[in-house]
Amino acid sequence: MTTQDKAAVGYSIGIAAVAVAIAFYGVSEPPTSVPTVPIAPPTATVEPPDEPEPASTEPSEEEAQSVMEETMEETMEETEMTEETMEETMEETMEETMEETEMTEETMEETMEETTEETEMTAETEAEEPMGPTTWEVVNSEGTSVPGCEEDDTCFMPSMLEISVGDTVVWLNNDAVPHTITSGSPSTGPDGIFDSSLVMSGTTFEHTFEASGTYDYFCLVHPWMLGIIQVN
Ligand SMILES: [Cu+2]
Repeated sequence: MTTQDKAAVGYSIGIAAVAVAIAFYGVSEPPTSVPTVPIAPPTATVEPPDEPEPASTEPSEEEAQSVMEETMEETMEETEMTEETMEETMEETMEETMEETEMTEETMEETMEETTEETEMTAETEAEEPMGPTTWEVVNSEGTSVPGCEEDDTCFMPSMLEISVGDTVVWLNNDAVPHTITSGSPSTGPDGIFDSSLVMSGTTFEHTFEASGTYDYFCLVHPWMLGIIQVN
């Protein structure tokens, strides 16, 4: 029995092996061509979908990002434009303010200069007054030895002179004949304040006035010759 059983088992195994072999070849042969095709496409179709999906997702993100970036850029540009405009406006305002300030400074400088000039003028004017005693000149006109100069008040030139206390008056005899410079008047006579006595042609007589007042004078030789010194 044991041998038969072994033979049976071996036979059955052989059949099984054949069956398996048949089954294998029978299945493997046809499927080999089928699976090869399907597998490739699926792999190709699966991969593309994977790529497109993320690709489609990524683009959207990229688009969103690009849109964001564009928006940001536009916003930045607008902001920059605004900043530039503000800077320009600020600069223009600053420049205008600076110009106005400069104008004001120039005006102030001009005013200062004018004021300084005026002050200097005033100082000079004031400086002239307190310069101390001044010497004035009065001329005996030619031809005064003959009446006529009294008609237009030209016997002494000038016939009326205003001076300050302490000033000196110098009379120059520019005539051909001697004359006198005598304080007083022809009607009342000499008052004794000053008297030159005869002043020869081409010579002078001077008197310093130490007190204020009105001093009339005349020529003793030619009583029509009149003059006044007003001392302030
Ligand atoms: Cu005279």
